[in-house]
Amino acid sequence: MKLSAWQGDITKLSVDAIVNAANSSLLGGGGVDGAIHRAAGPDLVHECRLRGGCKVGEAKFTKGYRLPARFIIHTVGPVWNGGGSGESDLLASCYLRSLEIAEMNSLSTIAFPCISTGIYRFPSKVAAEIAYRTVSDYMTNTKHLQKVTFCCFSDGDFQLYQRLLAE
Ligand code: AR6
Repeated sequence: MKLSAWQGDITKLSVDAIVNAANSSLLGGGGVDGAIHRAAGPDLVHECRLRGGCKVGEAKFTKGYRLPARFIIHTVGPVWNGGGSGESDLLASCYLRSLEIAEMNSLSTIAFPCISTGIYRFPSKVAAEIAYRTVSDYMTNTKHLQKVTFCCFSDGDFQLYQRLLAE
């Protein structure tokens, strides 16, 4: 399995699935969630409504509709509250549950945004370390996944992931 960092808009990526940093309603919002709903089109919210929401640290699967990606894995990251409320474990769980859904559906390529690091205020460096460690640990378990892309919107995040990938 190959890990890489890419800088830009996740809605442009032609992968089997992109991951959405959603909220527990799954009905859309700002940030990457808003961008994904806009690019996928209005049919997405109809399917999301049928999913009945999603708990923090869990993930749900939908089609990608008008996106170049075939599917969307919606996960709900923790809101950063100082770090003493299980935020790190919940963030790791977002990555793990998303990878498990991808694997269960025999997907080979998936792209993650930097979950929780925008509106939910999770510190970027700690978040990148958790994301990188969880995904690389999962590498030993996977039958189908071949490529995982860390999609970074900011220069700072892109540099963080490049550094982690070069270690
Ligand atoms: N492509 C890739 N990454 C993006 C894009 C994009 N088009 N747009 C923003 N990012 P955020 P959160 C980056 O705030 O912190 C929503 O309202 C952004 O720079 O989207 O998990 C949901 O509905 C940051 O690095 O998600 C929830 O209510 C990362 O995506 C809440 O925000 C995550 O930032 C979730 O907050």
